[in-house]
Order: sequence, then C-alpha cells, then structure tokens
Amino acid sequence: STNERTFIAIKPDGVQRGLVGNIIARFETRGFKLVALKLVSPGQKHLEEHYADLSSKPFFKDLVEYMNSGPIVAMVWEGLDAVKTGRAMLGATNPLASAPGTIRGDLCLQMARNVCHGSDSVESANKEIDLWFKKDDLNTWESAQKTWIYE
Ligand code: DAT
Ligand code: MG
Repeated sequence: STNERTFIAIKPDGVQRGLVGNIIARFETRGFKLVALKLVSPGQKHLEEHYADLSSKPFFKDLVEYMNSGPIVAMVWEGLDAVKTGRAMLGATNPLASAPGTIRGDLCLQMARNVCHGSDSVESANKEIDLWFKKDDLNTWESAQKTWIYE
C-alpha cells in the first residue's frame, strides 16, 4: 500500500563518511515521503534491543560496538511497498554482493561497515519505528508531489 512505512538508519560510518545527503536523496527522489528524521546516539542498551534477534550471533558484540561508535541518522520513510523497496535500495547485507546502483553496492565494501539499516518486514518496521521514535515524532502531512507519484 502507498502508506506503508519503513525504518531506515544511516549507521555511524555513513555519518562519518559524509554520506547522509547521498542516502537521503535516494529515498527522497525515488518518491518516498519523509515521516520522521533525527540524528541520535541512543546508547548500547537501545542498540542491543534494536538487534535483539541477532543476540546469539558471534558478531553481535562487534555489531553493537560499531553501531554505538557515533551518531546515527534515524528515519521513517513512507510509500508504496516501502519495506521491500527500501531493502532493494539498500542492497545485500554483504556489500561485496550488493548490486551497483544500491546504497551498499555504491558506497561501501565490508559487512561490518555497511553504512545503512532497513527494516526487513512490515512487522519489524513497526517494532523498529516504535523503538526509535515517539508517536509525536511521526509527522502526518500530505506531500505536494502525491498525485505526480501515484495515479
Ligand atoms: P541487514 O542489515 O541486511 O538486515 P542482518 O539483519 O542479518 O542484515 O544483520 C544486521 C547487521 O549485522 C548487518 O547489516 C551487518 C552485520 N552482520 C550480519 N551478518 C554478519 C556476519 N555474518 N558477520 C559480520 N557481521 C554481520
Ligand atoms: Mg536486518
């Protein structure tokens, strides 16, 4: 549906490398609507909760340390099939396997420095949006471009 929402984050390496504008521009120009955006350093506990499903993985500790190494741009984008399309725009988890044209395929090389996060299902999108944003942070507005992006 055209009002599906996904949680997209620019990880600390993306912020440090000055890729914030590049990554936001892709979602903006694709036609997605920005619902929420903030630069945050949410701390270890929050990041452990964000990646709770991976807590048994051997790379979990390094992953949380990486995510906790600097500010993160947290965003909610809305639009047609936003979760699946967002994942396609990110590219494969391992940047070496990400197609050129995707964020990871264009902007990074290693799994542990893969610059961005995107929700993998509508269910996890809802959970992640809830974890990262307060209800009041989610903006309800009608884009002036709406009728030029959707029939
Ligand atoms: P994604 O970020 O594509 O949703 P994921 O949820 O499986 O991938 O994993 C979260 C992050 O953890 C991923 O962006 C990079 C890191 N990661 C995943 N698998 C890894 C592995 N086998 N070794 C090291 N880091 C890994
Ligand atoms: Mg994931």
